Amino acid sequence: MPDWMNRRRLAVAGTTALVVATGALAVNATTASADRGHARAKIARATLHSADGSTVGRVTLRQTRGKVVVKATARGLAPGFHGFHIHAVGRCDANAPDGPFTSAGGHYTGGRPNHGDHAGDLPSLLVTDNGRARLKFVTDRFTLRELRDADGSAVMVHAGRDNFANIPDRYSAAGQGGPDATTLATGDAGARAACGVLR
Ligand SMILES: [Cu+2]
Repeated sequence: MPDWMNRRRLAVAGTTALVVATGALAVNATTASADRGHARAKIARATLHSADGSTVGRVTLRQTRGKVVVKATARGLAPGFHGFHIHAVGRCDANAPDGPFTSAGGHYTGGRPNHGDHAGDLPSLLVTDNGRARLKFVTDRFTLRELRDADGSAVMVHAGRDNFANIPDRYSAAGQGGPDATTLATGDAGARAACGVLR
């Protein structure tokens, strides 16, 4: 074999080895980032801040098969029941023009029109006399993937109680029985006391 042919074969073999090595690195890197992405996909967290900026709680959402397990802890809140929801936008601006945390938009509805049925309606947070709350429950009304839409989502604690639009017909408003439009949108849970962007 002429010398030039040998050199060429070596060069080709060297190139192949380099390609294989680079390929292996690329595969490893892809696997590692996929693992991180997978872990991130299964857990979402929110830190709850009150309008004065202090941290008042934490919420963890863990995706399991067909369900999401939600855990919440809070402190420094007024004792009693508080409306607790996922809101449609992942923005918790305490100085929003329409009032603290109105930047988070309305409830995350998941396409269900009325409060009580909204995908983001959650069991109420019961704050004990020492200002603390702990809550754990399961919901099958959304997936973390759905909450991670283009504008994100936020967890909201309201100042007041949620009536879940459970307004019997005997309570008539403007001659019309049952819940009005505001109740059907909000549950009448009042001002927004604490907010956390889901991450
Ligand atoms: Cu709300």
